[in-house]
Order: sequence, then structure tokens, then C-alpha cells
Amino acid sequence: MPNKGDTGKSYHLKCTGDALRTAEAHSEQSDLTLFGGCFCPFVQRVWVALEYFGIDYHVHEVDPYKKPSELLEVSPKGLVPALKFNGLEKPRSLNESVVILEYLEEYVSQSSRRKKGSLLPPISDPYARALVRLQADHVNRNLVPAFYRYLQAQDTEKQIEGGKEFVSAIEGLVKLFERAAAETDTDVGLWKEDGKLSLADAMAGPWLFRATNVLPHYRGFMMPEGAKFRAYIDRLVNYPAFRRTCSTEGLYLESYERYAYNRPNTSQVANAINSGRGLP
Ligand SMILES: N[C@@H](CCC(=O)N[C@@H](CS)C(=O)NCC(=O)O)C(=O)O
Repeated sequence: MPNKGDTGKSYHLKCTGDALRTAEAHSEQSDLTLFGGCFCPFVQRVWVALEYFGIDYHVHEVDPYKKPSELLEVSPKGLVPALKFNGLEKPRSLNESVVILEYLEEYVSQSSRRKKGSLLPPISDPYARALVRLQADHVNRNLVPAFYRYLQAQDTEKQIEGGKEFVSAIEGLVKLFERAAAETDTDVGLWKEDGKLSLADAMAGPWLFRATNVLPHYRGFMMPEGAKFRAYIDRLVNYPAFRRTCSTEGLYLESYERYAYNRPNTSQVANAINSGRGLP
């Protein structure tokens, strides 16, 4: 689908492809409800973790820009993702993708019945855990805002600058992956050829994935060269728990058109980028 300028396309409200099949497999009520939006990378972080851990959950797609009251009840700013705990005497819920990821990590580590893996190295190796958290911190502090600055930049000079900033955020992440590989011995992290999904992979994955479809389409972006890096991206986007949360390319291209043309009031994230504030 060639880029034909701003055609006024809006975001999608229902997953497609693999993500749709996964959502359908989780359409029954359950103890946990994931409030999601099919295009949202913050939601995808949590969805990947739920799939990876094999936790029972129900997906409920909402329109986070319309903010239905059921969403505001579980997420005060009306942002997705949110997680609602059903069947308890008192209402309980969580919002904020990273908080939810950390919650799920601790939740599975305490219930051996459900344990299928861990997004962090073992608790007996706090240094290795801290290095994964450094990667995760870099993702939120640099990679994610750089993605939006690049995609929302309208004049050519700003786009070139944005592209450089985004590449440099990727390079920074690679450095942190290399450092962890040199200083620790853990099978957590897809940077290693036979590694397993880490907290940083789950946190970066949705934007790195969009850098393989949305950014090439709207900004002519090309992923940095390097066999090792390319192999990492390949492992990440094809990792089964990740793949199962991916919709088809057209959904992302259409849903991100409003960011690519920096339409007014696209979202709280877009407004924060335009005004130089931190992301919501
Ligand atoms: N810091 C939040 C950000 C979540 C977020 O911005 N979600 C977007 C969808 S991708 C949203 O709900 N936007 C609604 C809005 O902008 O009003 C997190 O990590 O969960």
C-alpha cells in the first residue's frame, strides 16, 4: 500500500490476523480482563506477557479516545492497557503497561501452577535483573519518545533529525544488550540466539515491530544494518507469544496515519510529544 498522503483514515477498533484469532480464543469471561485497543503498542506489551505466561484472561477491546465509563473505572486517565480483576468482593484493577508487566512477573513467580517462564533473570541474580531493567528504562526514556517524535515530524529536516534520534535509541539499546551478554549469564533476553523473552523485549517489541511497517511506510525508514541486530528483530517479531498479538499490516498503517500527519488532538501521547512534555 503506497503512501498517498493524509487520506483521513482513522484507527481500527478490532484486531485482524493472528491477533484476532488470539482475541477470539480469549473472548470468554475470566478472572482477568485486559482492556485493550488493537493498534496500541502499550497494550501489546501486556498482551505479549499474558500470552507468554499462559495466564487465563479475557480481551475486551475499547475505544480509548472515547473513554467509556467502564475504562475510566479501571484507568483514571482513560488510557489502555488496563487490567481488571473479576470476581473479587471489592473492585480491583491496574493500569500503566510497565506496572502491569511487573505485576504479572511477580504474580507468575508466586504461583508455580502457572509458571511458564520469567521476564527477568532469577531473583538470585539481582545484577542480571538490574541490567534487564536498564534496558527497559532506556526503552521508555529514549526509544518510545523517539519513535513518536520521528513519526510526528512534518518538515524534512525534522524528519531526518527524528530518524537519527530513533536509530541512536536503537543503538543505545543494542549496547545495553551487549553489555548484559558480556557481564551476565542468563537465558532471559532474545538478544541471545536461544534466549527467552525478557521484560525489555516485551517493552521494546511493539515499537520495533512498528519500525518494520509503519516507519518504512510513512518515513522511508530502514532498520539499521548488522546481521546480529537483524536476527534479533526477526526472533522478536516471530516469537510465538509476540506473533499471536500482531494484527495485519494494513491495520497499523491506517491506525497510524493520524500520527504521521500529526493531526491535531490525535492522542495524549501525540499532544505530549508536540508540547515537549513527558509521555502520559
Ligand atoms: N503510560 C501508559 C500509556 C498508554 C497509552 O498512551 N495508551 C494510548 C493508546 S496507544 C491511549 O490509551 N490513548 C488514549 C488517549 O490518548 O486519550 C502505559 O504505559 O500504559
